[in-house]
Amino acid sequence: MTSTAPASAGAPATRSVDHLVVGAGFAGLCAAIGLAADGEHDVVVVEKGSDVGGTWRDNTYPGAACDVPSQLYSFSFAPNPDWSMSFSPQAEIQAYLQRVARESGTLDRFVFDTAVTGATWDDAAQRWQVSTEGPTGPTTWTARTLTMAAGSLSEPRLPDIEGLADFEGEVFHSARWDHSVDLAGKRVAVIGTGASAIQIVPELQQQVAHLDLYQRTAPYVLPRHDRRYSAPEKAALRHVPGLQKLYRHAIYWARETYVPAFTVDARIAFPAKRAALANLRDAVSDPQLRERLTPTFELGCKRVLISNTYYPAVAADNVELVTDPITRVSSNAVVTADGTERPVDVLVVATGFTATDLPFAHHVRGRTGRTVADRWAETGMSAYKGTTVPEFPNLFVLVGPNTGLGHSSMVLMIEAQVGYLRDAIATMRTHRYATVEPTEQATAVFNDDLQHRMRRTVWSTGGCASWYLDEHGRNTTLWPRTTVTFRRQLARFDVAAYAVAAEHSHPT
Ligand code: N01
Repeated sequence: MTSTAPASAGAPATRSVDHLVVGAGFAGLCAAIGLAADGEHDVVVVEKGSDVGGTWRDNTYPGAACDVPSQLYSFSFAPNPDWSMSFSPQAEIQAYLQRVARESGTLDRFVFDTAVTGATWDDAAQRWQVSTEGPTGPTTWTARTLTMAAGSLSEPRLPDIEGLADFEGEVFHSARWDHSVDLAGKRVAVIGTGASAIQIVPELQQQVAHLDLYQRTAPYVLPRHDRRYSAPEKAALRHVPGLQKLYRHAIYWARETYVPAFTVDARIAFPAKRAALANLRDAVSDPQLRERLTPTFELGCKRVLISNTYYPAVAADNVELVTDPITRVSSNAVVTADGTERPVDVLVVATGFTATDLPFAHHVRGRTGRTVADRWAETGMSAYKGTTVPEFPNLFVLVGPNTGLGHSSMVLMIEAQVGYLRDAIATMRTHRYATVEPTEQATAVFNDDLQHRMRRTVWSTGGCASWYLDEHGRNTTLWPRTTVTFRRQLARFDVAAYAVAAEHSHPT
């Protein structure tokens, strides 16, 4: 049971729990609800922000919306017949997560405004010692299991551009939007043309005096088949038994059967490529602009984007597409390789996240005294089934290495991982294991197979650089197979792949 000791003067408070979860986005919330359903009541979720929601709490930029259909981008155990659109806007997803948290009855387990500053495995005690900093000061938590649900696209990656720190106008990252800045009538620059930027640009184009869009690589953009659900449709989804499930399954299977196949066969991707190029041709009449917006790599190599408004916005009179590389930022302008200085009032950096260098890895220290980052510097970012890591007993990583998707909903992967976590904890209870740790051999076999498959995919062969790849060109972020396979592989906690130890004994 949770036990708490107050801080003596200057010392951190101490608290003991069975299960500590870090992060209150889709993954942390799913873990809290799942563990509660299993009767694991001694669970605490620490969250550095002030609310649930994770990425959907943080990404409030204009136009923020999901590019996965609403019916699939929701928990299987909490369907929502009230989505307003076939692709949900950010605010609706955030409200959905708040509602699910409230209705699940788990909110009292969440400790907000509390950041993890370090976590160390105490081998003698067979517990994690986790330090946090929160509103009441520092706390040291002792926990049997530690679940990192801190997200892989949560830490903004700022571009390494000379002079950026000395820019005297407003500058902010897409995931840290500064809503106090009035953009109306301003000269604004957006750096980047990924999934975030293509949602931001059409919104800004309508507000600002002038927009410079700095594109390093042109993405593929497919039409966004979005629409508002009518009242009768919503009523049917709510009242007709099984209809919402059927609808979700139809969306799921359409993606599951087509998209994974095209990552290994360009012929299967061809119709999508043709549709993306037709989308560009229909929206942009200027052949020179069109040429600069035409991707030079295979479709799927980077995330395929969807938008009906991006190309028309780029073609608008108040937008300039800049493809000359940025060389530096001065106090009031962006300077490109041809020497042009484009003055700017507000600079938006939509340059993505540190997906191949997960922040938590630097402060979680395991059985051997190394951090997860130390290990990954040697092995590359990798885990057993994307979830557990040798040297780190009783550590579970949600949305860990190679669990990202290019084709379907991350919620499916999260639910599979949480199912695995729950089964691991149930197995530990049943067999009185104090610790479970994946073996080096099982982890190596799993990752060798995964990387072997990866070599055939468009992410490796498609002729692009992307956030999927680490500095050695290894894809350490995406899952190369179907979600059916992932779910099947994680359906049971496969204890044979683990060294286990009873209370106060050594692993075998
Ligand atoms: O980031 P990105 P994002 N100078 O890394 C450019 C998810 N997401 O925030 O392509 C100039 O994709 C970089 O150029 P290049 C989704 O998984 C989901 O847009 O590397 N440019 C690129 O254009 C997505 O994939 C939703 O040549 C620089 C851009 O910045 C992921 O988040 C919505 C640069 C970065 O693109 C990340 O998307 C939004 C530099 N120094 C995001 N450095 C949904 O709808 C980088 N760039 C669910």
